Amino acid sequence: MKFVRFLMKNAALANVPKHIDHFSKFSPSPLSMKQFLDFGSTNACEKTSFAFLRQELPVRLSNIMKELNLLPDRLLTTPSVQLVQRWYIQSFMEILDFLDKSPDDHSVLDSFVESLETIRNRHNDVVPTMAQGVIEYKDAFGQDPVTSQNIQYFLDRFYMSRISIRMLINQHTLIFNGNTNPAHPNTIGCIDSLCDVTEVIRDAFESAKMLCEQYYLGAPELELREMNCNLLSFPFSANNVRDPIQISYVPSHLYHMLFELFKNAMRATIETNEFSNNLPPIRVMLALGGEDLSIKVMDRGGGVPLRKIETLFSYMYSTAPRPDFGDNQRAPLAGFGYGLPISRLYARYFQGDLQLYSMEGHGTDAVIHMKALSTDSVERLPVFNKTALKHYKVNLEADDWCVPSKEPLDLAIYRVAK
Ligand code: W6P
Repeated sequence: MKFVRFLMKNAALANVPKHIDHFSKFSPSPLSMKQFLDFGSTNACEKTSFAFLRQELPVRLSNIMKELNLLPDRLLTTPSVQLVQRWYIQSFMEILDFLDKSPDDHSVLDSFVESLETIRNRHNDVVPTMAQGVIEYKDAFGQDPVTSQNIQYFLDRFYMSRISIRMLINQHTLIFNGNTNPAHPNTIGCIDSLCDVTEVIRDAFESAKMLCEQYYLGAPELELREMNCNLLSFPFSANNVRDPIQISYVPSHLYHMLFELFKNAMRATIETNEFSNNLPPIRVMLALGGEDLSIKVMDRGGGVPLRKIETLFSYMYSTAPRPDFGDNQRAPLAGFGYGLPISRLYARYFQGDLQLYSMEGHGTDAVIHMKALSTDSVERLPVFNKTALKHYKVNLEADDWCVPSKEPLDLAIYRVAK
């Protein structure tokens, strides 16, 4: 019996490349915030969601599995990346199992929810495991700008794909797992149709502040200003209470981004004002326009030279083996791991962005831009095609910008003979 199962499992595995080829020929279908909300409102239909996901999840998985396969062999064959690849194959096969099942059978729908939960848990540690793969690669082969650029291209797409797949899984499992009392009446799955941005800012600030106080025995204060251009003539409602700035968004994504920015801003503020007895506050400006909602987090933490800004978002340069924090040592507030690049992906996921403007010698402004309208908030998804393929081909041609020479130019060779 064991042997039969072994044979069956290998037969299924042998067919995986064929199925990946098939599903990767489809482009992922980006959903808008409105479509996400519709899946969870009164006309919510578990059958429709099931039928959509059993096609869309294999499409998104196979599109990114194709790219995973194009990584340089020396990275692809590290034990960590191999492990991640096996997780993807396993999950891909588990979803394909539902292709020949009937959406009218309640037990099928229930086991689909269960399978999605299993898959989500299987992939919980993808980010640290891929980071381990990058460390293994760096230890063996060192780091160079070309590899760093290729890893950047791949991981940005890979993690964006992962964010989107987890979003689909979370929405389906939260809406259809049988518990029909969301924490908040405006929440549908993990989306809050009236996400109070100010509230998330204050929450994220308080959490970062607690960590900061534990680590540094002090923390800067928050100074928050808001501007709602949609109410310029009546910025206050009748009872003189400021109208909350609300959009349809995933509060956990926004919290993740702000928490990361606040930790960085606090660390910089404290470390550059170590010997001053009053810390400059972290100022936040929140502005809602007709198209964008933007949040600027300003610190006076001494800034970062322009040359180093890109490395703050680099997977390769920001991957260092996590130091072993002893009993008397605490993990530092910020600076280890993939906090900033992943935060930027969360912002870009719904067509926003996260940018840093720094003035070395003064401080840093970090800006999160989001779409104010739910009709503009559409998933931004990678697609595997010829253009993507080109990025993985080694480019042996010379760069089209000169490499500055370290040696001073010897003008003597140009001197005309007299
Ligand atoms: C810094 C470096 C940084 C990164 C992200 C956000 C704020 C800051 N401040 O000095």
